[in-house]
Amino acid sequence: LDDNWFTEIYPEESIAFSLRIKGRVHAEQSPYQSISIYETETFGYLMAIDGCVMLSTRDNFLYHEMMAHPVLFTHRNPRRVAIIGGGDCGTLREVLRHDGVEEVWQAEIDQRVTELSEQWFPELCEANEDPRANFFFGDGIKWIQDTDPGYFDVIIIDSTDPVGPAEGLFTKDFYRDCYMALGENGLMVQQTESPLMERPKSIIRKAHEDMKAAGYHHSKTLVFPQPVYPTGWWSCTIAGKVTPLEHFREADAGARPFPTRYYSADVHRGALATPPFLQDII
Ligand code: AG3
Repeated sequence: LDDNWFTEIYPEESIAFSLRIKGRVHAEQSPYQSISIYETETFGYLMAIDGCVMLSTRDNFLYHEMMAHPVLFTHRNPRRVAIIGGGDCGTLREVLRHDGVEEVWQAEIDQRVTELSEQWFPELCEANEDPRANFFFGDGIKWIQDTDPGYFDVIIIDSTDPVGPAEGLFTKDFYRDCYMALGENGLMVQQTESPLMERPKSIIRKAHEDMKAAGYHHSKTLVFPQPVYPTGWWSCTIAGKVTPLEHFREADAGARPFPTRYYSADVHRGALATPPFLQDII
């Protein structure tokens, strides 16, 4: 492939994913990572961090809706929500669609991710002026440790792969810090990579082990398509203190007063079914 293609290579798996591009429209080295924006032929704009695809205009709704709505429709009454990472603001937009949510904090380490998203993915940032939205730019691990105990109802961990800056977000100690920052019915959800790749399999298993060790009684992995990520198939893992994760607010999800393109009560119910190969991993 020549310069007209963006390619992300996953060396451990001998797989590559490519999109034909019109060109690279931006590239910079932030204090934390290298960030590039491409204009693609068929997927709109694409953001890559350290060579890894973060999102595209065309298919980010799959990931962002599944990071926000299942966990928010599982909690009985989510009012205060924290997002760790999530700098592109796509998850934030979905969270703000819930009328009952009174306060959302987004703790992103790299302010440049948010600034570039405002420029190249303005539709994801359309709710950023919402008075309920609050932004903290800095280390999310320290930030959650400094949060008043029991303050949040839901914590969403929307991070990069578990290498470099995000590594500390895939640990028992961090899950425990989140546990302390959550109220008694608190729920946490984390993006947990592809269920099909070899290393992520152990990431998913470890996430369940570490979540249980951190005190959560329930944990559940939901899978969904995400074409621009390695293998095209992705997962999030929800952990709950008391709420059984199978019992979501189905009627509210079915009657949601806002538009979604992937999430529905039926899709939520379907995503709760764990395929046998995934059950074996967990
Ligand atoms: N969230 C997950 C990124 C991981 C993709 N991995 C990869 N391309 N190797 C990104 C942030 C979206 N809000």
